Amino acid sequence: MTGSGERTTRVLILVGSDSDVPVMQEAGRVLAEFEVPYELTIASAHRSPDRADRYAAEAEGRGVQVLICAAGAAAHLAGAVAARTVLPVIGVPLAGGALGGMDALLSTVQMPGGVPVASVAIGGARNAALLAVQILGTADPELRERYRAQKARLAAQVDEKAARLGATTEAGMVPPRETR
Ligand code: RP5
Repeated sequence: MTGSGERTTRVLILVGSDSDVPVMQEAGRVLAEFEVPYELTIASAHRSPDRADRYAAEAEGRGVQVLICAAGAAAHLAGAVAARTVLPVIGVPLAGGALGGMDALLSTVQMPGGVPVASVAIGGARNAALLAVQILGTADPELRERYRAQKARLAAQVDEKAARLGATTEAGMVPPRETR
């Protein structure tokens, strides 16, 4: 699956199984909103180690700048990929199975020293994509400005919600119901 048309893929999203795709499509949607060319494919560190290894090893030469790796259970994908590339790797632990994602969280976040993986929350597809945009934005001023605009939109949404909630005290606290 690709969101890049003919353009060079900048973010490569690897997922451990087709069962991970529905959650991770949100990352693709966010990257598409930011007009970042991405590619999403399946590569398992356990079931197809050669395929996962090939994607990791070839990413840099293809022009990929950030990898997002999402997997559930004993989620070694992000770590295995990080072992084979100098590109930044963002890990997304996924829920499922007996432990509800805690297994994947610990497998993703607890990387031994020397091989970092930037882990987001369990199921954090959206934040993984936003973090990828931020990383790319360090060397892409136009993308950085698009990200700045998105943060301003977030703040405006909170202002709107607060206004809808109604009056606040001087200290910024919502007054108790009986004084409203
Ligand atoms: C992991 O095992 C995958 O990333 C997936 O989250 C989990 C279960 O995979 P399936 O049995 O649904 O293929 O490798």
